[in-house]
Amino acid sequence: MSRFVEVFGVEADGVWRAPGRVNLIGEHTDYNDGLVLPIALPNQITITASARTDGVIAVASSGQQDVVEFSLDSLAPDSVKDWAAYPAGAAWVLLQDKYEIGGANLLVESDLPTGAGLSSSAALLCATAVALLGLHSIEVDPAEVARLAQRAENQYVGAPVGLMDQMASMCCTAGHALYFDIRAMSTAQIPFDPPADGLALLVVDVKAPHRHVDGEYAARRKSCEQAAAELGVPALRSIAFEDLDDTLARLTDEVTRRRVRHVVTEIRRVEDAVALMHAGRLRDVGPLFTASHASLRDDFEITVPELDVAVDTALAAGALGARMTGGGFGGCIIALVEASATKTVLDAIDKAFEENGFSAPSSLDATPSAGASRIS
Ligand code: GAF
Repeated sequence: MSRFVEVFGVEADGVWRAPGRVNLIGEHTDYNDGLVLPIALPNQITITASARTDGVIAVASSGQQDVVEFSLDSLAPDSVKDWAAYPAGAAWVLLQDKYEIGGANLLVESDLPTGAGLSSSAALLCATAVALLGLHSIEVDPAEVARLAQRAENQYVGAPVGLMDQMASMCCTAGHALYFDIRAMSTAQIPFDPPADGLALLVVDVKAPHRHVDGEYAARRKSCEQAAAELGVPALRSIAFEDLDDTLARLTDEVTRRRVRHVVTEIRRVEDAVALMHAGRLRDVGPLFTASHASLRDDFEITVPELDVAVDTALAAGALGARMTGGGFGGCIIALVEASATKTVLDAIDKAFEENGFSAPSSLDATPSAGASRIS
């Protein structure tokens, strides 16, 4: 008997999936109307689902004992807690926008580590949304599902995240990075195939879990928004790289100056990285990764010792470039390496972590994968 039948006592109507992501470059730029360049991972959230006629959503997860039930007509922000807040938030936002979804049984399964900065929250929201819409044969543009999932995370879960993760989970395609311009709301698929150039993209989970609902992410976002207001622009994206020095001179607070410098230089690094990728010069993207990490460490101040040690060690062991990826305060690093150096770099990070008394890190497969879809 399948796990779904065991839990819910009925056959499933379908199975949907939504992946996690790593961002190649463009960190903390999305809520500044900037540019990002994520890839979707092979790791994903899978939801097996059947429709119900009683207006109740029942969610079970392979990682949890209990089935959580909530009624669609009593959903309100905060009415469902813990991990089930994510499926509840997805249902809530769909109902708010008058999508005619109904009750459902949902079995959530995942091979995406949580708390590793790989956007498991966005993947759960997107997987739930596509499952609930799919159960009722409602077609919605993937970018619109991403916006709905972001609204659910902002307004239902209470995490003030930008739109990168949801767009990555919905709109990435296999073999490509997603170049997403948030101000223009435009996307382009950039071919990304390190093995074809004799390279490898390593993703290393440094096992120092982070949480967006903690105040630090919100504080960074707030200081960017305050800086934009002080400078009289709608968002920091409006500051041209060429005007950076003049702009910084207008700011009185030293910390704010550093936050602004990170955002403006990071947006430029995304443009430079995409230009290099278009020119077939993937190796030259490495130094941009490293510069991004320095900016996140020194100007944005969101790294932790595990991230810095992993990056420094990867570089010392021959990586072409390395940086933290995601929201910061833990999570993962990425490193661009000659394929032949993969083992040397990973072994060096293992050794450095042991010497520093950190938890053992682990590495993931970084094959650029496809965004959310129906599996069966
Ligand atoms: C987290 C957020 F969810 C994203 O919106 C983005 O801001 C990222 O941190 C930093 O680039 O993943």
